[in-house]
Amino acid sequence: METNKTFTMIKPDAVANGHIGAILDQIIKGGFKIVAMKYTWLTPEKAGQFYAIHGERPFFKDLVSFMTSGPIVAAILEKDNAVEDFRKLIGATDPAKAEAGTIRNLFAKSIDANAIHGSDSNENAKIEGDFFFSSFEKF
Ligand code: FUP
Repeated sequence: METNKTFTMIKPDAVANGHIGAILDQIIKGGFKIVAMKYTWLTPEKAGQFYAIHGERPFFKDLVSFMTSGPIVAAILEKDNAVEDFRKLIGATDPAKAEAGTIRNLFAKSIDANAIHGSDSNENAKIEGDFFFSSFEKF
């Protein structure tokens, strides 16, 4: 299993608030290389599939509704120890608990509209990257 890639989405709140550039800047300054990137808009079906693991959670419906409320930026990022280092860069799920200087601390307003996604394991990085991109390979 590769340990040098992770998957991210800049979520609809951050895109709508004009933070794409600032967030990509933080990602690049954090030492991550962008190896795939897509500006797109999730359908309810796709968002439901992506977050299927949360299907039974009380916030699932609102999560799908939020993630389909506007365009997103999906990307595959490369760095040694990518998954763990990226989770540090984005901060806690709840921006109120995210460390100062993290992306969620800087750009997120609430636990549901929390600006950015980062894979939580190498396995999920591969599954999530493959969900949006036909290959991890450069082309
Ligand atoms: P994270 O891995 O930090 O993205 O967090 P989770 O996998 O626990 O949650 C995935 C998404 O579900 C979050 F980004 C936002 C949403 N969520 C809520 O809306 N409410 C919650 O209480 C927890 C998560």
